[in-house]
Amino acid sequence: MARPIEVWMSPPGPNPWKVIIVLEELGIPYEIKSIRFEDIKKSPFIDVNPNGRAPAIIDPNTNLTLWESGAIILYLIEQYDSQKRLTFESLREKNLLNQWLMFQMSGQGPYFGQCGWFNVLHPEKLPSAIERYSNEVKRVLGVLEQALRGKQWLVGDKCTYADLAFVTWNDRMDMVLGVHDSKPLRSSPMSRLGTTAWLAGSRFARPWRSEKR
Ligand SMILES: N[C@@H](CCC(=O)N[C@@H](CS)C(=O)NCC(=O)O)C(=O)O
Repeated sequence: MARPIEVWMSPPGPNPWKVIIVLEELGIPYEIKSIRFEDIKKSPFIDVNPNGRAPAIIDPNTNLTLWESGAIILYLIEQYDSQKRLTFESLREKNLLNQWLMFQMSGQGPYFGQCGWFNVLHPEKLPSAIERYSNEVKRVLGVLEQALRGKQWLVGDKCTYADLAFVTWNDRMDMVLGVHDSKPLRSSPMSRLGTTAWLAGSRFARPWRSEKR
């Protein structure tokens, strides 16, 4: 690897950290281009990602600019995980990994995000919206709980990019649900994915943990 990958991000959000975790775990050099949240829909970031959402990367080694955290993770795995440390080669396992990543991108990320929005950031308290998204968060966690029953990892016998993709949003559960004490949820098997992956990877836990308040 010759040159560090530029990671464009606004530090407080969980999505860019999914990419950082994979970079850290694979030992890929990177450099953070930090954007203030209020500048996220402005140049220069909008010139990198026309959707104005973080993360985006620029890889000078391949001259590729990419946005959407799931697409970035798949790229990093394809291009830099030659030893298959976070992935598998077989048709079955490759597609199961893809399935869980798609579920994270379409199920966990947006629903956890909306739940956090209506619980914490939205200026009005809308009980029906809060109820809908809180229920969705619990339902998504239930799907993970069911999938992890009797096993440690989502696919196969090792921690993969699919497990890692769920970590940062799971770790924000308290904020997302707008509760100060989420101990009952945290100690339930539903948050096991987050905790197990953290335990397995204290290396990549560090940047995310130090950023969080
Ligand atoms: N599907 C996108 C979502 C990215 C996303 O929403 N990022 C947040 C930060 S965690 C953001 O940039 N929000 C800016 C905004 O809401 O305007 C991905 O996974 O990359």
